[in-house]
Amino acid sequence: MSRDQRISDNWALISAQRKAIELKQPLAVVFCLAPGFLGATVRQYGFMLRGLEMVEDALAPKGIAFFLLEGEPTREIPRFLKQVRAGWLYNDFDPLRIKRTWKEEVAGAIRVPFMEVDAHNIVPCRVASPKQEWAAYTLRPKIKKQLDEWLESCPPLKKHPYPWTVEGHPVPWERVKAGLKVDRSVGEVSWLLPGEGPAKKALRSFIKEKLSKYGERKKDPGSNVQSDLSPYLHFGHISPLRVALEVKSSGPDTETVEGFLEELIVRRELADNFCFYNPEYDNFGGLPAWARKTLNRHRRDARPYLYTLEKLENARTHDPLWNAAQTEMVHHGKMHGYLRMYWAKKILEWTPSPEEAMETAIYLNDRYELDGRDPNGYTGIAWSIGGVHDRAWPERPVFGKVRYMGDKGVRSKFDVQGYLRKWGER
Ligand code: FAD
Ligand code: FO1
Repeated sequence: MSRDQRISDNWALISAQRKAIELKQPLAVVFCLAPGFLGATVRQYGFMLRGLEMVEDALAPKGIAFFLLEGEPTREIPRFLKQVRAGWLYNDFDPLRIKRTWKEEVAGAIRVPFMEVDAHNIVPCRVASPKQEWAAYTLRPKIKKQLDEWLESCPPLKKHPYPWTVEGHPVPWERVKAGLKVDRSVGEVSWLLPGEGPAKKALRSFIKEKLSKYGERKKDPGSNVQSDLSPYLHFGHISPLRVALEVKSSGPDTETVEGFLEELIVRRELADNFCFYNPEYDNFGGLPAWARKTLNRHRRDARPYLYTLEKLENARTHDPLWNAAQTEMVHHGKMHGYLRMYWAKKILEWTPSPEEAMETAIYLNDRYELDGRDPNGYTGIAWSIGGVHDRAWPERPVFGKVRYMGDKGVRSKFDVQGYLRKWGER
């Protein structure tokens, strides 16, 4: 278990259980806690560990063991498989480079069959498309054509008929957390509780209280109609399949439901598609040729403002709206979706090169966002800074033909003063 940290609606876990039952063997879930993960801090590790503790608790009555390994997955997983004389290994799907490298190395070091099951995408990434898609409009019809086939409930995990008999060692969670060698200067957040239960509760309250307003108000950071599900989806505390099924069956009207599912399914799966088929998803080389060409042509354009990483990180620019968005991310751990575009585009405008802009945006996003280090983040940044999944727009300084977003446009969309009152100057 790696990306999909839950027991319900988890096709990877269900597939492993089916195999174990077929072979009349016990089943164990293993999570390997890596010594570091893409700049994650205690904010994200704390959230994840609490969720994993709930996974351990939920597996016990099912007769399924839970093991937390600590160290490099490429060493610890093969060692563990050998130690318990495992017959099969199942893993969830993840398009990120780091995970794919882990898997390749594990596959090379073990002798048992190794299966990968996409428990994160509704239409599995490889099935949705065999290549990198140009934009949402090219992926959408491919997904829509297959959606009915995949939009089906996942069976519940059974009480396992062949329980794990070896003496269990409950994970010493407090010790594990205290021993983490990660940056603790970015504090944990208390407004969102981790785990499967809280994730389902958040989904129910979104459907009841916000969904009907989602279509018309989602671009307004003051209206608070977003689902706030992204941290849960990122850590796999809830399955997009469950979210889609619940939203569909409760939906106020077709247009609203379709609007939400466009984000949850098409945009999210487009991000997995981009990261899976483009190994350079997090750098300038991964941008489309037209965007690299136009950004190269405008490399030497005068920048109206240039800021160091320190100034950006501390929200010390001339732009109160940008500073407020940065502050929301640093303190709250989740910036509103609409402002994320503006935030990233300004980093392109205010740093010396598109390479530095991407690096800076990814660093800040991954460090502070609870949902950072996700294909959605790398793709959102590549969209904002490098025109990925977008088209060419009228040419202008610095951006070239990459879509520009000025503060006047943004200010016309929502109550900026209200947002500034909440997140401005601290
Ligand atoms: P809702 O509006 O309630 O959407 C529900 C779900 O739909 C989201 O949780 C997400 O899974 C999906 N979704 C919504 N918008 C997008 C989108 N544009 N692209 C892909 N999927 C989408 N998302 C992350 O999960 N992690 C990130 O690190 C991240 N960084 C981003 C950085 C930039 C520069 C940009 C432009 C976007 C980024 N996004 C990221 C995408 C999007 O902004 C967030 O998914 C969304 O704001 C999460 O809040 P929510 O769950 O309340 O959204
Ligand atoms: N996955 C793991 O398998 N092991 C880890 O130690 C680990 C740490 C981690 C920390 C922060 C974070 O945001 C994610 C982390 N993940 C870890 C992976 C995560 O579950 C996601 O699968 C990917 O980040 C996105 O696909």
